[in-house]
Amino acid sequence: MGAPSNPEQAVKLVFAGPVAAGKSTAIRSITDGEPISTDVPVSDGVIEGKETTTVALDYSVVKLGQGTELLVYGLPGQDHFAFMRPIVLNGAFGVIVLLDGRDPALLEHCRSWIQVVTENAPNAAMIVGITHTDLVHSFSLESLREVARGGHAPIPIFTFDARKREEALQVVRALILCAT
Ligand SMILES: Nc1nc2c(ncn2[C@@H]2O[C@H](COP(=O)(O)OP(=O)(O)OP(=O)(O)O)[C@@H](O)[C@H]2O)c(=O)[nH]1
Ligand SMILES: [Mg+2]
Repeated sequence: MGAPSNPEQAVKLVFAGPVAAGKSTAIRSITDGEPISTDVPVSDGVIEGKETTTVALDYSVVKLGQGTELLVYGLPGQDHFAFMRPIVLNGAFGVIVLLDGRDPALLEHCRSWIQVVTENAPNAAMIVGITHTDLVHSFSLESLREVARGGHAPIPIFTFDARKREEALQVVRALILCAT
């Protein structure tokens, strides 16, 4: 990771979504070297199964080839840090709303995060990425599709594993294709 070679031509992408969806993990997967991270240890039991949480943002420069350089940001999922949302989303070219496929509040989170993005980055292309589908027995996209259709242009939905570099890169490429 390093500074962008030409900041004016770099494309700003943001990973948004609730706690533990995999935003920091996805950014780590697509970054050569280490992203800038503001993760801190979580107090025992506060977020089940999770050791760290983002308190400000993740940041990384990712080179996709063919001269495409991405400035990639990750938001904190906790509502406590909601003040970071307009700051980080401002001027975004594209946003990936990440959701955990196991989350009982999946549809609610999908709806509310789409709204956060629409309010703070109205011109950004958006896609929804669903993680953790390896841990659910059956996963239906139907209800999600309805949420991702409601009141705005349809939003593409992908399932992927944020821990896997190639899968995470595919989602980023899909977003760029949607945006161009
Ligand atoms: N089994 C499985 N684990 C996953 C998948 N994607 C991400 N994870 C794990 O889920 C956890 C996600 O943690 P983070 O990346 O810190 O989540 P975050 O969205 O940045 O959360 P906050 O910063 O707290 O908002 C990590 O332990 C990942 O290894 C997946 O598709 N399957
Ligand atoms: Mg994080």
